[in-house]
Amino acid sequence: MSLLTLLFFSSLLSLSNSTPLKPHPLPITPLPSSQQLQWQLGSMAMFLHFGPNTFTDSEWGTGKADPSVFNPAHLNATQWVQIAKDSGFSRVILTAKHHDGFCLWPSDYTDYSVKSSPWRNGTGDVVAELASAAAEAGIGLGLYLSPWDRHDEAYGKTLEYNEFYLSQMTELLTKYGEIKEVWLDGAKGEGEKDMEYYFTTWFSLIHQLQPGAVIFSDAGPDVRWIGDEAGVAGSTCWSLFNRTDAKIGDTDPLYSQQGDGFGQDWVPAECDVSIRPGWFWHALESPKPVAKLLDIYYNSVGRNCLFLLNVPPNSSGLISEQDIKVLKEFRELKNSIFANNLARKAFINSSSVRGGQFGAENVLEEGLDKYWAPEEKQKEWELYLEFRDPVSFNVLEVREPIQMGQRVASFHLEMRNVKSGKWERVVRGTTVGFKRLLRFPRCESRSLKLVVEKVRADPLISYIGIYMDKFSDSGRNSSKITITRTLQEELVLNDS
Ligand code: FUL
Repeated sequence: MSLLTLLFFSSLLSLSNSTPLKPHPLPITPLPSSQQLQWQLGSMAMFLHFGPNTFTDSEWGTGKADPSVFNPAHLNATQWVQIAKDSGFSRVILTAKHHDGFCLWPSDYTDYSVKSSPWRNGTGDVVAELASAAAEAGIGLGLYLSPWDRHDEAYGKTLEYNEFYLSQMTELLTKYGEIKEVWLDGAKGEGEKDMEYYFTTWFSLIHQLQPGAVIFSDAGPDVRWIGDEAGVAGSTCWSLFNRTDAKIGDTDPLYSQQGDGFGQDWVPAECDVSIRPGWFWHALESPKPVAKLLDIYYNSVGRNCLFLLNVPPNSSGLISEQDIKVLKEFRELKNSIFANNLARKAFINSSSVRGGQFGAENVLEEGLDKYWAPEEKQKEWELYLEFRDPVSFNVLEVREPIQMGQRVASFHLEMRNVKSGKWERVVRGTTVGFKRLLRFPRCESRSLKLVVEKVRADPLISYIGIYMDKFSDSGRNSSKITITRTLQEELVLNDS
């Protein structure tokens, strides 16, 4: 028998001998769509508020500003995209039209646009320049098309305005390549003309024209507003939600912030906040300090949401140096905390395992497809981490494989006291979802235990991280005590 034939028969033999894998547990609905999964994996997006307001020092333009004010001498969308990419943002979202009605692309349905401005002698197209820079850099593009339009005369006439709005939407979704997100703002000024937006039609058309896009609004359908403009999610934050319980333009902030553990729809939340006090650039405003951005990261990405940070280009058409500096510090700070997962040094075990490929060691591998699954019908679900030497830490990260549904309703971390040998509770949290980060005062131990308390279905855990965040360290020897109010509140909440 030749060597080749021998190899062939032995591989057949090993195939027939291998034990079939234990199947995955049943996912628990509602489940994310592939677009929602991709959106969530992106973690952070950069918002770009830009338009006549940038030049007139306003936030809500009246719609009467002369198009001649729009003249950014050095506009460079490649700079915007490069900064977004270098700072770890997965997509950029531009205000193609804000409430003032001015279009950053040469729309065929109005003259109130870049084509009536002196910029590039009226031949420019900001959306096109951004689309090509984003495609070149390989990051996603999202567009904001404000429903509230303070310029166009059709506003207030329901049929006429819906036709106008959808024609503009069609331009944006057919001329600029792949669009990853359509951002529908719910704002409308007091005493504005009353009219109806045909949301159902809008959503259908958007999905038809850009099947890969998620639609953001106060109530989804794909991504919901978090309910505040501070970038802070509820310390309980479900991706589960009832779309019918939320009304665009009139939401209950608590429902938006927390989601709904009994919700029938998968509508995860996006936390929008500006790096500066305003959404648009103003010469006299400065960016938030890096400590604030880190807090927002913990309270958005660390609470199962996407962090949408607005970094407004200035009147020369560039992102300001001050903002670039803070973004660089933010990236370095995040890396310094999260690049070193101390859990990787631990020996991992669990209270039970569903079967071969679902072992506890999976929680040290990035990616959703490998996870720890306990044996069915258990009353206790625990993961154990044993270290050779004691470790100091003040951050816990837990992730669920959300393609299988969101399951964990509450959990806590315990550690064995180095001196007394007794188990002590470190921190308690409610929901997990895609990613949960909890900060607490610095601890030291050799043995840790993650205890899942309440679930919607057998818990599945895809990742565990244990970190030392020196920047937020409240330990005795630290000079930088930056435990913030939100964190204090969380600690109180978790203790109760
Ligand atoms: C709000 C708008 O009114 C602001 O101008 C900004 O665009 C923000 C993101 O949404 O509702």
